[in-house]
Amino acid sequence: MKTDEEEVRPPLVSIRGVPLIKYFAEMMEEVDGFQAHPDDLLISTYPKSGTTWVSEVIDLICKEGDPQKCREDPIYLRVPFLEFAAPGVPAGIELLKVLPPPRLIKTHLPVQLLPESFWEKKCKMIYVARNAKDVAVSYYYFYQMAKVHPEPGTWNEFLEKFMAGDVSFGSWYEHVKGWWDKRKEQRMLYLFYEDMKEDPQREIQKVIEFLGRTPDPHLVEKIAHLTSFKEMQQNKMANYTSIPTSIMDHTVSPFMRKGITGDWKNLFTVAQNEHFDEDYKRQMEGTTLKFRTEI
Ligand code: PPS
Repeated sequence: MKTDEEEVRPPLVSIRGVPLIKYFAEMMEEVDGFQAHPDDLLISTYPKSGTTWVSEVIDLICKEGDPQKCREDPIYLRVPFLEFAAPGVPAGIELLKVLPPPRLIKTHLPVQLLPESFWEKKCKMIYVARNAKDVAVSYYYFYQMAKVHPEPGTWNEFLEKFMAGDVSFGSWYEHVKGWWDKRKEQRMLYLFYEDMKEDPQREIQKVIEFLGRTPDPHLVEKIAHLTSFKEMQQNKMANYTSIPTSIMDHTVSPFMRKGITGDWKNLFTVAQNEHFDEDYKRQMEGTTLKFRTEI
C-alpha cells in the first residue's frame, strides 16, 4: 500500500534510462508522437537554467514588447511545457493540441527523448545552459517546493544524486553536452544564463536576430527592463504563483528565488566543491563546452 508521502512525491520513473517525474513519464508515449510544425519554436533547457526568463523574453519579442499582451495568460499557457503533467492541471500536450502554430514550446527533454518531428520539421530551437553548481542549488530548492519530485534529502545527498544524474531529467552533464553537439546540424541558438546576467541587452539582441526580426534598440531596452529579475519576480503571469500550492509551494521556497550567478558559494562546502570539481573534470572531458560559475 502506498503511503501519503509516496502519493505526494512519487519516485522518478526511468524512460529509456532517463529518470523523469512519474506524471511526465506517463505522458511520454503521447509526447513521442507529437507533431511539431516547421514554424514552432522550441525552448529547451535542463531544469533551473533560465527557461522562464528566456520564455518571457521570446514571448515579448513575438508580441513586439507589449507587456499587456504577455499578461493575458500565465507563462505556462503562453509557452506550453511539452512533457508536463500533474494531477488537477492541464497537461502540456493538451494545451498544445488547441494552440495553432506557430507555437512557443518548452521542454526539458534530453536530445535522445525529443520527439522526432522537431528534428524532421527543422524547427528553430533556443537552448539555455547554466553552470552546474548554480543549477544544482536552484534544483535543490525547487525539489523542496515542487512536490511532484521525490524528497530531495539533505543538500549533500541531493548533490550526490545530481552528480550521478539521479534527478528528474537525468544527468546535467549529458543534457548540456547532448544539445551542444546538436547545435551545428540544427537551426539552434545556444545561450548561457551567465551571459544573460552579464549583458541582457546583448543576449536579447541575439535572440531577435535568430528569430529573423528587425533589430530595434528601444525594443531591446524595454524587454531587458520587463524581464529583469525584479520585474519578473513581481509579475504574477511569470512567477508561477498561479499554480496550485499542492504542486508548487512558494512558502517553502519561491520559484523566483534569487536569480543570481554564484549562489552556489552559499551552499557548497569546501570539501563538496573539491569533490564536485574533480568529478566535473571527468564528466566534461573532451567537450569544447565551457561554463562560468561566476561573472
Ligand atoms: S524551470 O522550473 O526549470 O522551468 O526553472 P527555470 O525557469 O529554468 O529556472 C529558474 C531559475 O531562474 C531564475 N530566474 C531568473 N534569473 C534572472 N533573471 C530573471 N528574469 C529570472 N527569472 C527566473 C529563478 O530565480 C531560478 O533560479 P534561482 O537560482 O533558483 O533563483
